[in-house]
Amino acid sequence: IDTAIPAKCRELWNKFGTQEFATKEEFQKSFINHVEKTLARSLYNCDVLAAYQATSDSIRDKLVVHWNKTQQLHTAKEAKRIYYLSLEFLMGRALDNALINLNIKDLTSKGVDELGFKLEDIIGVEPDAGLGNGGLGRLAACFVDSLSTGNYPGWGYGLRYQYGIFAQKIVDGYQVEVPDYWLNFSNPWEIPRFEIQIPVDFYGYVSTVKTPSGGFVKQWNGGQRVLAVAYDNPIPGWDTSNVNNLRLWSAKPTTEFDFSKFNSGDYQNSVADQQNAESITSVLYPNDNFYKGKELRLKQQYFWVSASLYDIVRRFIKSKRPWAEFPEKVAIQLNDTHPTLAIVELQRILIDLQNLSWEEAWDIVTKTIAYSNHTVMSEALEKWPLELFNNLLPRHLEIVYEINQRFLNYVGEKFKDEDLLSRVSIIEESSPKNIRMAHLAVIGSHKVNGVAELHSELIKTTIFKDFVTIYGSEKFTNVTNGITPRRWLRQANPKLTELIASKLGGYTFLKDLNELKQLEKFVDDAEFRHQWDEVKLHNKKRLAVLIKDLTGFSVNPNVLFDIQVKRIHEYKRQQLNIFGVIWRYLQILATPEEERAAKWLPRVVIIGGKAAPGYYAAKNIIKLVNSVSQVVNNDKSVGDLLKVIFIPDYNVSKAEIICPASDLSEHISTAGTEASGTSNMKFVLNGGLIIGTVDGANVEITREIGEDNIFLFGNLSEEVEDIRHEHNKGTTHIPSQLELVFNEILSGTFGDPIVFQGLIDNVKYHGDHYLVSDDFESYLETQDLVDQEYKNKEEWIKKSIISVANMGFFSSDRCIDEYAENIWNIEPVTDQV
Ligand code: NBG
Repeated sequence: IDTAIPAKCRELWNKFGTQEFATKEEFQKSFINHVEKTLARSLYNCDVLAAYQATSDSIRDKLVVHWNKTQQLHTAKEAKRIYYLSLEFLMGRALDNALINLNIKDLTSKGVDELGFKLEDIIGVEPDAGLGNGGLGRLAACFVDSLSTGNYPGWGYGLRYQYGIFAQKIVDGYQVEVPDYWLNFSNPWEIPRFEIQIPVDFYGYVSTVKTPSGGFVKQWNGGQRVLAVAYDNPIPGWDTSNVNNLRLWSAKPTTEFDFSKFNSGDYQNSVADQQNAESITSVLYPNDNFYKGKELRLKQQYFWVSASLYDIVRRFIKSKRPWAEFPEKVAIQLNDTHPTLAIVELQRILIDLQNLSWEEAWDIVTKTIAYSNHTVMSEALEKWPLELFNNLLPRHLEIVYEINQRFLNYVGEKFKDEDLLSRVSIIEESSPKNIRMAHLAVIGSHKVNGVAELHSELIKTTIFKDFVTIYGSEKFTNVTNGITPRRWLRQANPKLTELIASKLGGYTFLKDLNELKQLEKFVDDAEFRHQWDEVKLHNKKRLAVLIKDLTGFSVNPNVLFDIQVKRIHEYKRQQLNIFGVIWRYLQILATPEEERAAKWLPRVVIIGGKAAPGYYAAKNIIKLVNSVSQVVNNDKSVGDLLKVIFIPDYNVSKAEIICPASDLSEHISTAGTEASGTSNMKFVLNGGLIIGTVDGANVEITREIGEDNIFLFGNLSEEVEDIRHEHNKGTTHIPSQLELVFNEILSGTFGDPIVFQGLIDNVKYHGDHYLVSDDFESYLETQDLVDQEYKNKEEWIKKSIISVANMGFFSSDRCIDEYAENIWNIEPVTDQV
């Protein structure tokens, strides 16, 4: 259907076409207009929530104008688009980010001030869009920011969960999960597209039907149909009018009539079925780096993939190009294996619905799709039970079988190795049988990338070793992760941004982050170092206020802040951190009181993060941190020498306060387990130093900033396997310091030891999989070194400046350029829009 306005009416349209506000007064006019008309409130009834909504509505209006122009331009240019499929987009708050990217923060601030509000308060009422678990989801959020900023035609596709990642409450030291109904007050940042409703089928059966030309095609007759409704979220870029789209799908019942149920008078069940449809997008699965084979999760995956591909294919069909040109106009990136069904669904669309041959279709699929791997840990790899898959997606299973058959034929002919065949097969011949999604993703993609150099090397020697034999190593590549400097420097740390801008003569470093290099020139300037230190102190005070607010504890902002915030996971080793804290506490107590101040450098140790609701070991780590916190912080004899804080409900907006406030942050995963890490980049970019293992992106951070500016410790990834082997033979050596810590815990100092028995037993008796015992001494020694170096404040500040100066590489703009060039083959569209 042609939805364009007839040519003769367009002049009128253009005459009245939307104007965007440009001045403070125009903003104010728009604000009041929204208060009175959109919100139906008034001068006498406008609280800060209304002010937030009216401000956001006004900014949104502006974004929508740019959004429309951008989309028209990209369509007119027939630009190749990248579609980034991610089940998680951990966006955080939108308002502050939009104000910064549109460069209207000052104008807006003055505007609301005159209307009786503080911009800070307005920004503060926005709930986080917590549609992700951790690094993977936040990476996707940084990527869409960089796509827009780099003027790339790129869309994100995801799900519009009604409940984002749960809010974490701490009750009696334990994590309690509270549902995050974030859409409570409606969401000004989304545009519902009720005109875009895409049918998605599940279940049913497969039949063979004759085509008019006398051939046969397979036809899937779905048993349940739901609708996918599009919600568009405009993504502004920085210093550009390019606004890309993040399209999130929401599930709705169909209005189609189920005659069988109606005829049997089963009205109640017919309504219940309808309600079930909405449950598909109701909740984000709260597991990070952990696979749990729930049918509803597979339903989410197919629902999202199917709606997104329908949309992408429809857009291509409109261009009336031949199918062979599809990969010239479309690139699809799979963020982890979650969207791997896209490979199967695109193949299905092309062979069953568009009647292409298998070979033609498969060529298109593999040229279009690429896959990013984000973990080598086996517990995180998706393997769907074959029966469950068959029941939900019977036609897709047939296609998976055929993909596998053709692949195995090829491998069989080339290598004549039966073991190899069973190792690489998409079907795991276990009982019950499983579908290995990572294998399918590798087979159906033209490129597979890891997310940091070490990780990209590891995938080639571990989980995808056989695929390197089969395809050669050219199929495998690396794109080291990055973070957006707009949110993680400009927005999170306005003071540091200003200081840097004052030295660099402007703000272009926010786009060309390598410009930070010039800061090295100022490292010997004592006045500059002083200013640098003042900024850090300011940010630590800001965090101290938040800590007081959240925990009731007062911390001294003048002492070393040592921070570890991230998901709580055994492989990330918060247990190593807290065992180290207990050791420090015991050592302080063992020092005669009058000698303590001279001997011990005061520290605030801050830990925060959520544990998956069913992950008991992680939850016990949280409990231990809170118990230690209670004991240490209430020990008058220790005072400021040691404070231990657990920050509840760590999320993106808290990270914006936390990351700029570290002197030291901890990235201490067992070597070879953390694919990249991105909070390491956030902390260093904000002038904090790192204590870390030789893991993930820590390796490249070291290379960029220099090994004198980072505190590395622990065993290397190539040693890990042998050490685990020794442990499993029953030889785990517990160093005396750790034994002391365990005994203290078991003595009841931190409450009923039964709660912590498992954490200790894992190390002592269950193979110490994460090498806590092996790395403990080296960790303590390195922490001592940190104390020594922190005493030399001027040297410490120099390290901080040099580190920041060399962080240019870790901009997500650089990642997106690399993906664009090496994987997607797309170009920026730079015309004025
Ligand atoms: C995570 C890794 C992190 C990495 C992010 C983003 C998963 C499966 N992986 O190390 O654990 O930084 O992905 O790449 O969530």
